[in-house]
Amino acid sequence: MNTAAILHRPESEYAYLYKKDTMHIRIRTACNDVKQIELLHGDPYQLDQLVMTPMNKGLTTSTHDYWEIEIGATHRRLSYAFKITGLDDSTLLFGEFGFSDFNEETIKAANNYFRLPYFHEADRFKAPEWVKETVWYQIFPERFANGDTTNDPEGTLPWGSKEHPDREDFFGGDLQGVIDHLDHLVELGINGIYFCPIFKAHSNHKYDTIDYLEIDPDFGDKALFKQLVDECHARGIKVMLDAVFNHMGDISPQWQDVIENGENSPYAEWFHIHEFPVSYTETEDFEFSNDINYDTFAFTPHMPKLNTAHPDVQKHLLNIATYWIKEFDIDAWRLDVANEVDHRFWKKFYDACTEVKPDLYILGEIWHSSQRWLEGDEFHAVMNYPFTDAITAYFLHKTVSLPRMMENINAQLMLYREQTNQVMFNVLDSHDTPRLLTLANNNKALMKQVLAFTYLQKGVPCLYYGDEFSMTGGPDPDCRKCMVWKEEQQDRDMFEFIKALIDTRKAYQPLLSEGKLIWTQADEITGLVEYVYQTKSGELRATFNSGNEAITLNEPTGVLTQLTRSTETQTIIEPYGFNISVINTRKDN
Ligand code: ARE
Ligand code: CA
Repeated sequence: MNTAAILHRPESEYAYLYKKDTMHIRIRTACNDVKQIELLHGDPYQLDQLVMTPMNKGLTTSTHDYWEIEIGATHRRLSYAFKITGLDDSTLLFGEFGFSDFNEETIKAANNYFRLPYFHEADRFKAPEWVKETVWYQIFPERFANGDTTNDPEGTLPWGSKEHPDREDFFGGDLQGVIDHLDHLVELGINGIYFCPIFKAHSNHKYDTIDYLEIDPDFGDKALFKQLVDECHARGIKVMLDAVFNHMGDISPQWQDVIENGENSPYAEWFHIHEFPVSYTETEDFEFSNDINYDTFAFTPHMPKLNTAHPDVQKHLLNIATYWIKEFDIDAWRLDVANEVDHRFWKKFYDACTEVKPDLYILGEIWHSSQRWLEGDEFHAVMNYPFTDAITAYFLHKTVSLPRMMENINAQLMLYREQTNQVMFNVLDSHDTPRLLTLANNNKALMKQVLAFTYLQKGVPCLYYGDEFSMTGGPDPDCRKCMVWKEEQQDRDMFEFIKALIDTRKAYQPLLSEGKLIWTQADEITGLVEYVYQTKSGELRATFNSGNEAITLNEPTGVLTQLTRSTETQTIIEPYGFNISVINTRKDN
């Protein structure tokens, strides 16, 4: 038995409160190295009354098998250890002090047990229930719709007049444009909007904030934003804003004061300045320079980094965070460059925001593994690029094998608690990446297959504006073209497909959120890949043909299909096709 590969860590994603009275316990072993694992568990104050319960073998990554169990405890406290049976039927006890023989004596070693000392609801990772039912839509306000030309900034270009927008272009997008097209989102089935920044700022992307307490005049004003939120809520659409707290814009009054007054500025400690006067050179928005003597986002002098450990900065930012919740009833914050802000600040942010609105959704923009931020007192989720990269690496880029894709998806799911996975923000593309259709080399069938594979997973999907009309675009700024509103440019077939996919996702979301993922078929030769999400009340089965030849399934056609032909008892799936079937489950409309 490869004991070196065995890992368990108490009070982590390996052992946590899933519900108020229910723990999840995981342990990982080398692949196919262990016959069985049983949990030895009981009350820390009654270790003479231990119970043994078999664990279930769950997901497998490229290196490990994961074993799991859901368990309660009468007095809301638990001691536990693992009885591990090898393939040769040898047995070991695995506890706090590592491995020992499994026998009467070692079982009695009370201090060798892992513990969850008390099931504290206050410490449990709790995600807002409503997020699970949400299908998000990301809007880059400058490029969604120009609903009011009276607020167009100087030099605004005619809508859609440039195939490839430049970094400094303005096309006049605004909040009125969003209000005018909310019914487009309702028709699509969207019930959450993630807005890129809308506060007063200099650029067309507004990530260089000037005033966090004002709506940018290019977009409208507070009254209009209030109307927008009310119109969204009236349609059952949640509203998420973008908090850019890692840095400010260089035209902000605070930074301008630092330039003017140097270390005598009351804001001198609001930033990470190495020496005065700050070496500030005028550059283009996107031009970077290395000769700056203060910390910035990336290397752009236009985004001086905020010192979020400073009490005045914290007070300023927490006031902003709670203001937009209290005064405008927003439902969520997306946190820009979240990984570069300190954890202490985010814990204060979490407390301040959830005190005002307990079911606020807090989403961090982190592009890498994020366990440290997802322990229940900072974020509820992160933009789940590593999860969707695992999907696109196989389906779009073919840079990994089919088995490796499955293992990578499993690895992502095993990084986090189950209730975290249920609200992770699954983005396939965004304002920071090339568009999905461009990544799919304009293959719409492939794009649809990737959308279906992603939307029918645990976690919540986010559609980037315009993908519903097959918009294309390369890396930023090319991924920020003006939304197509001319009907002759709109791909209604893609729209109808995504509408049907969102409807299917919402109809069977409980299966996806609560269900256990089981990979049921995978064939590298034919490209057949199939998984189920299974609960006691039913199952969603998703079968995809990622190969080059038709694949025949000996089952009837399901609730959502693409490129399939069917007879009474069979379904033939063409390349780029898929078949989604569900059993024993009410379609929850
Ligand atoms: C400019 C250039 C871009 C360049 C970027 C960073 O135009 O080509 O990639 O600088 O060097 C905003 C504007 C951008 C502008 C930027 C700076 O929207 O157009 O981009 O300001 O002027 C990393 C960060 C992540 C960040 C991305 C851009 O980890 O937090 O870079 N994303 C947020 C917002 C952006 C916004 C900012 C930050 C600044 O979503 O829109 O940019 O407020 C890999 C790495 C990631 C990296 C990612 C993308 O996957 O793992 O860490 O994200 O690539 O580059
Ligand atoms: Ca406008």
